[in-house]
Amino acid sequence: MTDTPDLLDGYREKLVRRKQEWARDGRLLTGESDRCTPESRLPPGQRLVETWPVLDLGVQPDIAKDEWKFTIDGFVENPLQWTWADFIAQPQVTVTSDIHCVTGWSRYDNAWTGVHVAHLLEMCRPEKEAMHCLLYASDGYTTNIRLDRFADADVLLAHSWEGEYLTKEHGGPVRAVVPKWYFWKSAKWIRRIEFIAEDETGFWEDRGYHNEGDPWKEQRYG
Ligand SMILES: Nc1nc2c(c(=O)[nH]1)N[C@H]1C(S)=C(S)[C@@H](COP(=O)(O)O)O[C@H]1N2
Ligand SMILES: [Mo]
Repeated sequence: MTDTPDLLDGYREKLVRRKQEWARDGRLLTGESDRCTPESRLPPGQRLVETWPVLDLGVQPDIAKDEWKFTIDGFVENPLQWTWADFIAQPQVTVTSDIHCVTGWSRYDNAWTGVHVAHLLEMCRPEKEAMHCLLYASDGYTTNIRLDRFADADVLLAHSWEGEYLTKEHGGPVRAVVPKWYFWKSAKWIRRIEFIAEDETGFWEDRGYHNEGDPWKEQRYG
């Protein structure tokens, strides 16, 4: 469904091809997932960074807050169309979590502020058919996620990081944050969530990444 211009027409093909090759070659897989538990904090094959790398497909859409539009549709009793004002009028929470990127870096203690996805679910009321969600972003990126995992208490639609509005590079005005999965599931520049019955793969899932993405199980590629 192309209800916004697909900026991905201009994406960096070489970069995407290289990551597809990494997926094919199983890059960074240690096979040590059974020796690492969440208590050790750093998942297998990851290294800790202090900086916050920017990863995208070479396109960073410029979206003013007062132009941001957000849609929830699919198998929900109450489809939603939110403006920025609607979004920030919802109950706000701050949740601190770690980032684990499939390219091997992890970043601890990121304080995200925004709206709990659990709250969003109360507002839109998924129907019994809804089993998965597809997240759509303004750069044309998509990613899929199981509804039960999306409903976890640490999952947010965030507008701020460490008390400051998200920059454009990091997905502002609003991005998803799904801490229990590798960070590719955390769609930046989110504009739509579709509730679906049958699972559908997204951009990286179509290109060799795992359908789920649990860092503790090294679900990098699938
Ligand atoms: N819309 C969109 N969201 C995206 C991506 C993207 O290319 N487009 N990249 C994903 C990947 S692979 C990662 S690792 C994180 C990077 O987020 P960051 O740039 O804020 O570190 O965003 C994820 N969300
Ligand atoms: Mo990534």
